[in-house]
Amino acid sequence: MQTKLVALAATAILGLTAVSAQAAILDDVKAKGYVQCGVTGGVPGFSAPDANNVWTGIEVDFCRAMAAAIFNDADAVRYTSLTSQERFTALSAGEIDVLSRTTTWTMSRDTQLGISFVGTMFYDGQGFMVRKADGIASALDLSGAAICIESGTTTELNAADYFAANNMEFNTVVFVDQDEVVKAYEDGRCDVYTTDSSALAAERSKFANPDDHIILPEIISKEPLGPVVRAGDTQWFNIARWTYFALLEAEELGVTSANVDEMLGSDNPAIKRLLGVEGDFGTPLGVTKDWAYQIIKLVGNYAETYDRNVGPSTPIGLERGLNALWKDGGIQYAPPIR
Ligand SMILES: N[C@@H](CCC(=O)N[C@@H](CS)C(=O)NCC(=O)O)C(=O)O
Repeated sequence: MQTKLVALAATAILGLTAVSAQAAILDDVKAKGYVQCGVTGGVPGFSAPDANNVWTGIEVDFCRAMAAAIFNDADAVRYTSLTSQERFTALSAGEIDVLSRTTTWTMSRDTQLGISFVGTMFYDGQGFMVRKADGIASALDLSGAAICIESGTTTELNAADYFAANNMEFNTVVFVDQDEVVKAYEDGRCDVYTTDSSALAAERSKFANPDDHIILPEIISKEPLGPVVRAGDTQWFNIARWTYFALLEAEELGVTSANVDEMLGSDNPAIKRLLGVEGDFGTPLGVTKDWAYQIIKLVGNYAETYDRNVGPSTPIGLERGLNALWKDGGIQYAPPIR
């Protein structure tokens, strides 16, 4: 009897696992008609609402690109603003379909939280901002300084490692909310603000006097920031991953939102495959043959989203650096579509 019960229980558990592994996020997304995208509370250039509550940013564009691939409509996205601490629970609980929010790909997150990192939309690293007037030139001069940090982040862990490794006194002021972190720094409650260096640049662009603050030269960590999905749904994972690759491949092949229609007539076989003119790579993915055409037409390629959101001509002003394509000296690289 007991063996039978154990067997029944095991079947039930296995059954549940099988069901959850098959739970098709794509079907659910198609049925509701939009992608629920987890974003920040507002980091300019990455994900931030404008005055009309329209979300923009490179992370927002990723969700828009997924919606373009699925619905031929980049606006079929709804946004959930999440703190660092809330983000992974919101994803695993199914409150969002994809997390696209300044999130660093780490091993423990990728293997212990029931979530899967899709790729690296933005290669970043952690930096420190200080007031120019304080005359600090190096992060190695920060022993004992009051450091403002957001909780539930790799930021906290990296800073602790860095201060310990350099025998420096570690003195943090920790907040759950980014606005509180920035306010505390602006109000002079902290001497230092530390986070991903891209976000430092983004936050500085919002300050009344950006030039009163400097970002120190030391970058103390690797912060590969990228979208994340729930683990166990290969189809959804693949749609997210190939959306990212399509953005890169389009840049590599010189296909832009402006020339994509003209490119439909290109003789280049790689462009024909990307745009669904030759072969069908979309249907096996669960979307349509012209999925990448839709992404490029409605959102643009990777360079377009980078340049309009965080590039040198924006207030964030970030050079491509590591985020250039591999052929231009960076490390952004998409496997071939064939
Ligand atoms: N990349 C780090 C830090 C992520 C993070 O939360 N960064 C802050 C820096 S600005 C942020 O995005 N805050 C936005 C918010 O809390 O709304 C991580 O994944 O832990």
